[in-house]
Amino acid sequence: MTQPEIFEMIQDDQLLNASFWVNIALAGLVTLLFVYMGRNLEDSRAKLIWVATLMVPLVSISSYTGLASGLTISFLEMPAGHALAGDEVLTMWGRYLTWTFSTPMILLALGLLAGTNLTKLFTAITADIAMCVTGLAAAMTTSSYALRWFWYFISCTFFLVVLYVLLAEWPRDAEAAGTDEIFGLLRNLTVVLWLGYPIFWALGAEGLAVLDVAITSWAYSILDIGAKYIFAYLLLNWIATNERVIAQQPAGIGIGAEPEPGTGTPAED
Ligand code: RET
Repeated sequence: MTQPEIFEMIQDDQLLNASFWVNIALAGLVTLLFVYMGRNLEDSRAKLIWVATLMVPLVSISSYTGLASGLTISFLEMPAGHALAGDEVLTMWGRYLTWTFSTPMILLALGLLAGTNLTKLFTAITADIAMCVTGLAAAMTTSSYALRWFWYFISCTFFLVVLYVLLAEWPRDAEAAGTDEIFGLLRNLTVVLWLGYPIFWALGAEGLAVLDVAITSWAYSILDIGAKYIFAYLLLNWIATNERVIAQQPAGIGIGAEPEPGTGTPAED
């Protein structure tokens, strides 16, 4: 199918088309709101959290524009063994590609909020990028049904690393940084909503094909609204009124080595 044909097909499927445009409109509105919410921030770490958070709806606009225009959608013939074997299935591969850019921003903002170190931040973000890229591979593999699920399994393994950092490492850091309450809320929101993505992948046309394409697209779009816009709103709202707590964290993000007592640079205050 050519791009104009895919575009026409999307236009004819009102439900699918709406799942894209609702997100483009929302992302535009929240971008303006977030610029306004962060206008008075002064601390550089708080500003970095703000910029990372702002990038989320901006990436989203690009992502959904790619889908709505048909640029990042392809029809792929499913291999033998798939419920729709031999059929051309609409694959929104642009979603997995753009998650590679949006989800690291979410983790960067959360990690900075928790006052974590560079090692843990690097671990969470690289595992997250690997999760998205291998998820893209799962969706794009047409040679073998088993290999589609093998990619899915690899992606889930990277996801487990992200979950480990979110659930076991950062809560401790956040407690030390005095941000544990807001961190806990955003962590729970993130973990619950992010778990929805692999579930809908498995149930959607690309996996077991229990749900049709428009329903799966809406499921992702709704998860996106919570995991991105509601998440970002709660975070920025907190930062705007608690900038002091962030500003009090030690400057910079170290690699995590605790100095021996009596060594290292004396505290400034
Ligand atoms: C895939 C399929 C393969 C297995 C796993 C997945 C996880 C995806 C996740 C996506 C989160 C996306 C967000 C986007 C916001 O812009 C790729 C669906 C584990 C967790 C939060």
